[in-house]
Amino acid sequence: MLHFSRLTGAALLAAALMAGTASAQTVLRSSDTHPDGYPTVEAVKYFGELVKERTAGRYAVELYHSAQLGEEKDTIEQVRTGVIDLNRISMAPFNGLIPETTVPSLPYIFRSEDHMHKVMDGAVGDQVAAAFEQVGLVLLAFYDSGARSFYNSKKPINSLADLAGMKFRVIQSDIFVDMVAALGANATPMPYGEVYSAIETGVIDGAENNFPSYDTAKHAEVAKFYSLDEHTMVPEAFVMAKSSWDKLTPEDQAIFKAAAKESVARQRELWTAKVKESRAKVEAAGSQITTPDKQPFIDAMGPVYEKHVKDDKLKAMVEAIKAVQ
Ligand code: GTR
Repeated sequence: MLHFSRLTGAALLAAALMAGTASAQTVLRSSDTHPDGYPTVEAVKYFGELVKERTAGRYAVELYHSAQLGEEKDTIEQVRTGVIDLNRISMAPFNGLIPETTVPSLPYIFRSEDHMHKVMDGAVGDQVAAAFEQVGLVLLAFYDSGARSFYNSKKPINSLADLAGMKFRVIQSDIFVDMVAALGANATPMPYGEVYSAIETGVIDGAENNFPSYDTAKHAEVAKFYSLDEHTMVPEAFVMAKSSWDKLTPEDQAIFKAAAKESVARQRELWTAKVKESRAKVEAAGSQITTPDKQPFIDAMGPVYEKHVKDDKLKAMVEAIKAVQ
């Protein structure tokens, strides 16, 4: 008995392992800014279940939703340095780091959701995915984020002229700042978690996002006027730290890739349902939706393309996207 009590926990575990009665599990931490139940959160959970099942429990995913690990920009650093293993994050905050991510983030680059899917599932998507390696990340999946539109606390936006001089929070990307300027309004980049109170206190007039974010972040409570101008369709990125990825055997890497691919189909289904649900919910709660003519918005984007699509590589990507039918 005396001898047994001297064994440390680690020694007990080692003994159990040798006896084959327990197996070690690597727990991978994953971040998401959205609350539990959001389509991206549920898709990563699904990915985790598949990985756990297919590795016989050697790997598990622990999901930290609701920005528990920090705002998106901070979590980029955490996953690049391997402090966290996984991260689900919009592609836009990567724009300053990975030039290839700027192209799918450009305003009105996609003609429709279907066009966006074809592009991200095809050669351009592969090119963007490969570029993540430059910054120590492995792109596991692109998820849907629908279209982003402006909303505000002041007035309905029926035309481009109505945006003049208004102040909007944007995601932390220069493309977004320049896009808002090209539309005649003012942009303030700030973390997602600060938007609600910034609108409530009048620091900004509004922000821009898809229906599920507008709804679940409760921005609809403080900004009732939503205008369906659908200026961007930035895909979401689900990434893994290269340092964590390199620890996997090639067989496990294949399991992770396949699970990520399957989670995309799941996320797209959940996404379509959530857009409908959120739109109905905010409308029932009094949000007023207007549909301005998009053409003047599209026509105003020239300077954004001129500034952000400079080199031949990015120009070729834009052309390749346009050519996808
Ligand atoms: C959402 C996106 C989040 C976050 C947020 C934002 O649509 O899913 O990852 O980027 O927008 O505006 O900060």
